[in-house]
Amino acid sequence: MNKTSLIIITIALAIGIGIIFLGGSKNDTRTVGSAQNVEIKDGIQYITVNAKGGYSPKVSTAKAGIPTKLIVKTNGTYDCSASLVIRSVGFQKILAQTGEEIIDLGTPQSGTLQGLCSMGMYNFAVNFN
Ligand SMILES: [Cu+2]
Repeated sequence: MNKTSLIIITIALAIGIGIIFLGGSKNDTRTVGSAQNVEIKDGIQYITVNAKGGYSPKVSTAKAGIPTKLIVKTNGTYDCSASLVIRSVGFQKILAQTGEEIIDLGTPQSGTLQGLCSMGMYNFAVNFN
């Protein structure tokens, strides 16, 4: 076994352990409904999604046809949910470990927007109706 593969295995193990720690406890308290994380202010719709050990809420419901911004909040997020990809708007970024990322979604048509971590393990969806 060469040095590179040892390093890769070590990193993979560290990430795995981190996910178990950060992801495990939060799953139970995750909100299923999403009325509280969507608000319209001055004609702009804001959808808030928390990123830490996955995304919550996992499914949000919002209105189509309104200028919309997605706010992704991190708070001591050391797992890969900070590495966010939203393909439909061409967004891909490693977010700050703690902070707020505001992503302009334009004026969404009805349909579903998908967010993913870059490894594809965590996801969330916003249904626009
Ligand atoms: Cu991931």
